Amino acid sequence: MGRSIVGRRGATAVAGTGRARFNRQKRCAVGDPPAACKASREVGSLAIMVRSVDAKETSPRLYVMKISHYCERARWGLDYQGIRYDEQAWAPALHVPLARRLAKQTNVPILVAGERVVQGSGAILSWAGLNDGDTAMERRFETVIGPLIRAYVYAGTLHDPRSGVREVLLHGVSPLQAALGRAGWPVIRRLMANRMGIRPERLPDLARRIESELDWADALVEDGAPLSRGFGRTAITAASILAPLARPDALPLYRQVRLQPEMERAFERWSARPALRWVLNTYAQHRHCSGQQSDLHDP
Ligand SMILES: N[C@@H](CCC(=O)N[C@@H](CS)C(=O)NCC(=O)O)C(=O)O
Repeated sequence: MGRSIVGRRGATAVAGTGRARFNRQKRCAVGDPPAACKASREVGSLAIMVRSVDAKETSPRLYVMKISHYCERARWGLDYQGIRYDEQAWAPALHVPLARRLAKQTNVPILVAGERVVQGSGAILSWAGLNDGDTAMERRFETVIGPLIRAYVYAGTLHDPRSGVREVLLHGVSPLQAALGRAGWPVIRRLMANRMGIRPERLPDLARRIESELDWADALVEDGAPLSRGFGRTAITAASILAPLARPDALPLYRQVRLQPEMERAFERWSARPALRWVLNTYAQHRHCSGQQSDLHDP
């Protein structure tokens, strides 16, 4: 669903990579050891002051749905590159007119940096200066595995008020959007289900297809296989797209969705998979910091 588009509003483009390098040297990451944070604070205090003034004027803004693994892919890429940004969450369905005001398609993530509009997680990684990926492997994660996992989770939760998925989907949105999202939920969840072509009866078939994709992903993380060889754009892609199945501590929203027993059993089985153990390790080792400065709450 949704193509990656790099667009431009007006004539001026904002370069991402120089800024990224600047920030990467000075940042103090959430998960850094205290000593590293202290050193970073002392060495970089002047730079941080300058940057915070600069950030107010020029911070890129990332439009997301908080639970989306594509948005997590983009967010992680920005964080990894040390790019500071503000984030704004949209409610499903209400996002359609808001996205159309900015970009050609309606899918998130969308990054607005100055006059530049970048739509799609892959395009955002490229904008952030991450260009070293394995294109074919990433395409499979983005276009096959990502939609499959999303369809599976929603097929088992959208129709069930006990799943809590409505509140998770509305997490972080403005109070107005949250109120509209709750009031319009019966319509919104039907629109989402129709758009993604999902029904609870599809769960067994979706589970089988996920298993076969996990067979493929398991092979990528064996000793000497591509994902075991180092960390970069493709690892960010694989780990973020698989994250809803692995549910790392760094993404607590995924654990707030209550799954049906049949799905919990499948998740339990899959948790022993090398690919999902690799996701948890990769999050523990590499997903430490957030360059996000604030959650914005425009209507
Ligand atoms: N290939 C796109 C897919 C993005 C995508 O499908 N985003 C979903 C959220 S998970 C979305 O915005 N769906 C609503 C829509 O397409 O209007 C990417 O990598 O960013």
